[in-house]
Amino acid sequence: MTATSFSVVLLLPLLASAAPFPCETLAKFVLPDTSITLAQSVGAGGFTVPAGYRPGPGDPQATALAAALKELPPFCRVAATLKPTPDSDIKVEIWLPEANWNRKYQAVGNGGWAGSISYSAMAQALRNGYATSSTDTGHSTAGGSFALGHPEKLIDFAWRSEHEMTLKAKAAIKAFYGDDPKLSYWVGCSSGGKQGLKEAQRFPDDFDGIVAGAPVLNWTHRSIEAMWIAQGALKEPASYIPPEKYPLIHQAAIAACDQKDGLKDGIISDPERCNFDPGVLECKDGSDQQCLTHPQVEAVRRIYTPPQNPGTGEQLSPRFEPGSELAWRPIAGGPDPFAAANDYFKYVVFRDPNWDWRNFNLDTDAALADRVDDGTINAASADLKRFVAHQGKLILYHGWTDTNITPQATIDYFNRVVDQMGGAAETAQSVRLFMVPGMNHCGGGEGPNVFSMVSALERWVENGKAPDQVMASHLTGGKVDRTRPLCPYPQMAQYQGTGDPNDAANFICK
Ligand SMILES: [Ca+2]
Repeated sequence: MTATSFSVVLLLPLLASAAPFPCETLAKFVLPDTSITLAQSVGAGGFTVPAGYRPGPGDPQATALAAALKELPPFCRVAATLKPTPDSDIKVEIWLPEANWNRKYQAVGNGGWAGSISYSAMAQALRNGYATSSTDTGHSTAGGSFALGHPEKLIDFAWRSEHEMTLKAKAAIKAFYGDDPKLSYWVGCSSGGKQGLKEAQRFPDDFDGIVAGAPVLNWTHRSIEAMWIAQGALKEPASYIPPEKYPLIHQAAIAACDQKDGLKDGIISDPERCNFDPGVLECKDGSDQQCLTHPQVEAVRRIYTPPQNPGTGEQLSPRFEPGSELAWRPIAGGPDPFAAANDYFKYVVFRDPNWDWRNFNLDTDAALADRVDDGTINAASADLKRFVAHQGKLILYHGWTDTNITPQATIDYFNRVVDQMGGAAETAQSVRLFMVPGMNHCGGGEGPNVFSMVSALERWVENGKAPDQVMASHLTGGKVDRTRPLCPYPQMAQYQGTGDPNDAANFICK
């Protein structure tokens, strides 16, 4: 150790406890393509969302949002508008703890088409001592219509706003505390998971650790899947699956596949081994109660079947899994297809607000969509070598009963990463995937779905302790009624044969 580095080490605790620069001085901070619109010290519990604030897709609404924002510690609130191109209008917020900064930066991701600052996720990071930031990704409207006639705004959404936000947040941290963050993390699910992957692929030095949940890493093919389901379940009224029949289908799927994972616990933990055929539910005696008509059976079969190119037989997307039935409303509840996918074809691929999904062609339109995206929104590159060379750690997770993003897509991606990195052992040093049985999109569901991937990532990056398992809980009415370890794929939690199957202690990852 040199004398210089020794003195730096000694200085760090002093700097951490020293009062930062006054927040308001950041208003005069000059950064490229940036207007600072607010730099304001916010006292403990003093933050309220701006008038007219609309939480982003997947963010807590109203009461839950108010609860998430309660009792925040004092912080310096910086708001800025970034204009990396003349058509850009990227709003960002950067929140800097005024005391007890943990010397780390945590950027938080968005859901769906974004269009809103993720205050609730920022609040959680702030409460844990982080300097944090969020962006609206360059537009303030809901859905995908912003992209029409605005190719630069589409790029801002796809990856530029997140990278620009990160650069500016790090600069603001340095200006405020007089020092860089010692570590930087990205934490997101859904679009936020995709944003994290995009950062790892495109800007591998931005973050030391990334949590990417249920990443919509192939927006194009996920949207094709939506058209496949819509054409089979929504185009003809006879094929419509009434949502009140979802529980019937769910119970039949559970009955067929629950035991195949080795434990009858009401959860299909290994859907890859489940080939449930809804034909068993077909009405026999003229009744249409507690059974499915033939067209409904066909529609359900379609949801369980990966779409293929009718000409080449190429699989275009994984399926949604048996066990997910209770969460089918967004994909099969109609009257239109899954909203984010419908907007994608309207505003990005066909650039026609009047485009009608009923005319989607699985052969030619799927190929067109691939050509149009050309890696803009999609974050499907399995080459993470530069991120790994930067000592980055990536935790992926995905719920098996997710009906927004097909779970198998994340497994397929992980397997491609393993191939690129030269094998499972090599990959496990830097990238791990946790499949979550019975969890819906980014949370919820009948399986244990409450866990902290951020804590697992911190232990990995900061203490070198790779996550061999992650503890998960299921709550009913605020009370824990089941715990279970989540395991690094391809391992699964295996019941050891004795003891309470609701207690994680009786499971091992294998
Ligand atoms: Ca089971």
